[in-house]
Amino acid sequence: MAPSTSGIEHSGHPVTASTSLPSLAPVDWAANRARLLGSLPTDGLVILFSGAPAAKSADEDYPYAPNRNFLYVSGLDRPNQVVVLGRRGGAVDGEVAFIEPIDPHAETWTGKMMTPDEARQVSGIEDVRPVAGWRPYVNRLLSSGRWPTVYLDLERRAWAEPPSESLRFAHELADRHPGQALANCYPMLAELRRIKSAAEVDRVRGAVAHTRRGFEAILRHVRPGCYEYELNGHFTGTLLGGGVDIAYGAIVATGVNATVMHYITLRDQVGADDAVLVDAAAQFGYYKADITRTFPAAGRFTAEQSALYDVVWEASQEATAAIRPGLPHAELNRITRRVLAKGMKALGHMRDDSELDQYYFHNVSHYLGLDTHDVGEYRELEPGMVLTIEPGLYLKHRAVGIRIEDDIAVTASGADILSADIPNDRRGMEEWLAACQASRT
Ligand SMILES: [Mn+2]
Repeated sequence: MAPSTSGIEHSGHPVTASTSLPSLAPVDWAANRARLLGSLPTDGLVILFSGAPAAKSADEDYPYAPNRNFLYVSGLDRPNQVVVLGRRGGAVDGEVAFIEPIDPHAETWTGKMMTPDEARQVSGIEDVRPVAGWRPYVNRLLSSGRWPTVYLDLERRAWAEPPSESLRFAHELADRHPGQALANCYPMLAELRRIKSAAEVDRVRGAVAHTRRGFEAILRHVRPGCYEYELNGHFTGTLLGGGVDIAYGAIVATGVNATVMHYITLRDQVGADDAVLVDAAAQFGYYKADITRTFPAAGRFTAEQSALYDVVWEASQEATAAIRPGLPHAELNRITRRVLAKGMKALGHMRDDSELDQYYFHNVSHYLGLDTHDVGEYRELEPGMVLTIEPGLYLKHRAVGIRIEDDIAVTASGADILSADIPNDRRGMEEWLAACQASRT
C-alpha cells in the first residue's frame, strides 16, 4: 500500500499551505523497509524504536523528535512506537507497527493521538497493535527459534552517550534469550540513507523554498543597529508562522561573530560596516535544507569584504561544477582549498598554502537529508545523494567571516542545484537585499 499524503502525516507543515509553496512529496516508506531487509546479511527480525521525549525539568520535556532511522522505515513520528519487521528467505515476512492506544484523558491534555488507521495509512503497515504488546510478540517469535538474528539500530556516536532504547533492549534480549544472535543494522540504514529517492530530494527542495522566504524576511529587516536575535526572530517567525518547522537553531553572526563556527549566542548589535552571516534553514516533511548566506548590513559590501566574498564564491562555483557521479567526495574539499588558497595569496593575506588552515578549517560538504549532517560513509558521489557545498573564509583579525552554502542533488549527469533560486554571488546578493529592503512596509 502506498503511503498517503492526506494531511495525516504530521510532518511539520499544513498540507493546505499557500499554493505558491511546494507540496509534500509522498515518500515510499515501504520501499525503504524492503531495501533495508534486502540489505541484511541473514534472515531475522528488525526492531526499531521511535524514541520518547527527553525530560527537561520538573514536568517539562524537551521537544520530541522521532528517531530518524525509525521514521525512514515507517513514516511514523510519534513517541513510544515500535516497528518489528521480519525477513525470511531474503524477503519481507511480517511487518507490525506498535503504537500508543488512544487515551481520551491524555488527549484532553496533549491533543489528538495517532489512530491505528492513521498509522496504517502513513506507514503502509497493515498490522497495527497497541504498544504494550511488542515484547510478548517478539518473545513469541524468538521462542520459535525460526529467526536467526535480531537486528537493532545500535548507532553510537560517543562512548559516554546515554543508552538508547535499542541498547537497553539489547541487554534485555541477552538476559531473556541468551542464545539469540544480535546484530547492528545501523550501518545498513546509514548506507541506504545516503541515496535519496526523487520524493526525498523533492522534500529537500521544498525545505529550500521555505528557507528562501525566511531569508527574505531577514533581508527586509536587516539594518545597522539591529540585533542578531531580531533577525533570527524574523526568520523563525516567518517559518513557524507559516506552519513550517526550522531545521536547526540558526546561526546569525555579525562581524567577528561570523568567525565562530557554531555561534548561537545571537545577542550582538549589527555594526554599520558588518557583513552578517546567516546559516539557517527549514525542514519540510522532516527533510532539511541547510543554507548559508552572507550579506552587508548597510547594503554594500566593503572593498575588503567584496574581495573575500568573490574568492569564496569562486570556490563554491568550482566545487559545484565538479560534482558528478564517481567523483571522490574528498575531492570537493581539495578543489575548495586550492581556490581559497589561490585567492587568499592574491589578496596578500597568505604567502603559503599551508596558512589556509588559519582561515578555513571545516569541510566544504556534508550529506543532507533527515539529518542536517546526514548519515552514511563518504566515498564516491552517486546519483541520488544530496549534499551541501559550503566554502568559507574566516578572518578574525579583520572581523569578517564569509560562507556561502548551497544544497545540491547529485544526478546521473552532474548536479541539480536545489538552492539555485537563492542568489549567492556578490552582486546578486546585494540586489536581492536591495529588493527586499524596498519591499519593507
Ligand atoms: Mn552545512
